[in-house]
Amino acid sequence: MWNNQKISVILPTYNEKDSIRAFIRELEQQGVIDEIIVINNNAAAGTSEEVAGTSAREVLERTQGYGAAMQRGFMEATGELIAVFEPDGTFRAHDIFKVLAYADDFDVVYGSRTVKELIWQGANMGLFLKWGNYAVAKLMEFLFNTTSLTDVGCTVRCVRRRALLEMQPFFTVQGSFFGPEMMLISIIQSKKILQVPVNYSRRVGRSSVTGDLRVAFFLGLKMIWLILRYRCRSWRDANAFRVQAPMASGDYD
Ligand SMILES: Nc1nc2c(ncn2[C@@H]2O[C@H](COP(=O)(O)OP(=O)(O)O)[C@@H](O)[C@H]2O)c(=O)[nH]1
Ligand SMILES: [Mg+2]
Repeated sequence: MWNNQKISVILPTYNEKDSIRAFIRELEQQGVIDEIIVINNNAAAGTSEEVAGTSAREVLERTQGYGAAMQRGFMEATGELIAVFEPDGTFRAHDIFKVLAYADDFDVVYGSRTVKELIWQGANMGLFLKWGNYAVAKLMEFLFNTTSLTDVGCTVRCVRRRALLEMQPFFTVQGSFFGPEMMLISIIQSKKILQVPVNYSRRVGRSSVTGDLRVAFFLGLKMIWLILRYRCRSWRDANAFRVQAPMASGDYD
């Protein structure tokens, strides 16, 4: 519990067999998390055995992709505040306090991995990824005239249930760029958002997304395209991302 609010943490997993148990233990030690949900997205053999014996609840999601795993996680989570991490050794569990510290004042608190002092030795955040993420984040910030953004690829975040329920109907991305789609929807819906620096360390095991710079480059281009599309769509139709209020019973007559 945090300020009398139930806290859920979602951990999507695909290729984190060798780090997931240690990360769940790290989360358990923080003493504020009520529910840890592992979304097993056809993960490496042996992952379920690593999760068993921890306090985490494992859910199998067959539809492949980070976005599919996240959307399932959001459906499963029951907390008032729902945080997301990756169990691949890159993030530190105590950073939950960085996002929770702002959770009372903001609808969504996003993490950023581009602050030099928090990029640890061996982290996959060389010049290309750091400045690429920074540049695309600034494009998003500029085009939407929103809060200061310094990273579009960080998956750490904490969202308030009330805000999430309004965003969920508009989630479409099943793959790796679900993260930026969620950022865009929160911005277009004028949610109160903030991005705060988090630690970023060396990954345990092979990354299947930004570990390959060519994949990362094309992902960056897709993100720019997504940002431009969402910008144009929200200019064309101011209500495109608004939840329609249910009709009053009289409207049906
Ligand atoms: N590649 C991949 N990752 C997935 C999938 N489903 C969930 N994920 C999660 O997406 C996150 C990012 O993947 P990762 O390999 O660490 O990429 P990186 O963070 O860019 O190095 C991890 O937490 C994975 O568990 C999937 O179908 N494919
Ligand atoms: Mg990762």
